Amino acid sequence: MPTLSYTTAGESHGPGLLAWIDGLPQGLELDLEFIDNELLRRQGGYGRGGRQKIETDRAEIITGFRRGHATGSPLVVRVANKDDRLDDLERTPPVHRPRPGHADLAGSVKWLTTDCRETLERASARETAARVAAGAIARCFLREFGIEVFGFVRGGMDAMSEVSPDENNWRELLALRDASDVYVPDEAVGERLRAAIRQAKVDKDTVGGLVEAHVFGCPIGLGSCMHWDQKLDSRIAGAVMGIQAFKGVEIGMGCECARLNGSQVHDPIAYDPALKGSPSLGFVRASNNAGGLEGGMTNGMPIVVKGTMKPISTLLRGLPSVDLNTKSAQDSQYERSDVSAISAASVVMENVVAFEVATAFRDKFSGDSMTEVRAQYDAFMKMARALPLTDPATS
Ligand code: EPS
Repeated sequence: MPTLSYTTAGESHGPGLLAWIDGLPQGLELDLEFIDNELLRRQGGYGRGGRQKIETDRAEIITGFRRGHATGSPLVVRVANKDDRLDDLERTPPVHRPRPGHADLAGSVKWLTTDCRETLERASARETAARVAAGAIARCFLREFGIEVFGFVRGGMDAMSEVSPDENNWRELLALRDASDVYVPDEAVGERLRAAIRQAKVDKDTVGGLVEAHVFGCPIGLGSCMHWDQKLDSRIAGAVMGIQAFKGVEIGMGCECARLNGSQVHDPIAYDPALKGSPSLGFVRASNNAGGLEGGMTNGMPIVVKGTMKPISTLLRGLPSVDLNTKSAQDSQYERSDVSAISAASVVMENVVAFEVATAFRDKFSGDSMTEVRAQYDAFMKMARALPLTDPATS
């Protein structure tokens, strides 16, 4: 079992969402303003539906927290739903005409019912509020070790930005992202994506897109090459594919490497003594096609993750479907939804990626308290910087 883990509970129109986190070290200070701001960003973005006008998502930590810090016991965080109406059959009626693309059809058959309601309530992307809360808590931990995560929308439809974030420019790009209501750090592309979403709304259609997360400051050696489920890229891929509506995940150059030779793909290694004090220990690369991960382990370069979100499955114009009771051809049922949630998806992805990085960090530096974790981290970095530890001629 990983040293740090979380699970969630809750329905879209129930009383709220919960995230239960195990393995936070005692003494970890939590920045509640930062966590709430991530929840606020998740609610935002051009193209979202009416629900976000109802909700004001806030992280209410109900266990495992005392006087501003984690106590080391299980930490449960709750995000309340104002639109709480699960038992109200008039406002939350049965759904008999499944929406193609959603969990509706598979879930109703799986649970032997012709009402998709209970499936969709749990499958809803509203659950990502709990995952963002958990990820933002994990980021409070990562920040203690200088690890930062930057997520953004690269684009959607035919509007794709060419920005390339690195250690030096990402804070500027973050400011551009925060100035954009589609979370694209590139004004011209953002304008085109907004226009595509606006048009989709007119057409009663929906838009997906491509989101990215970059993680800066990881020490070398998080993750493992020993077992497939300990590889950090494997865990990140699982976490990203677990986000509602995600259909693709790539690390670094990703699928593009199928078209190129090895000499064009692999990132040559160089050494710069001036950077010996940095988390990369001075090992530098002119390119980062590997996306910071080799053999399932961090290599000192930024982790780069790309995720593809399909267009939202609920279309105002409906899609051909079948009534589950009569089996007659009917258009799919409409449930209030978004035209595009790509901006929110970028916030969700950066936070679920952060949680996996924090888990790999805890696997390597596993102390019970922050004091102990910090001591382990410092001791490892000191030894890694001092390599070789023994005389290479005799060892
Ligand atoms: C969402 C809340 C939901 C949807 C959307 C995301 O609220 P409601 O169903 O009450 O409008 O807006 O959910 C989906 C797109 C989905 O697939 O279920 C949220 O808080 O992110």
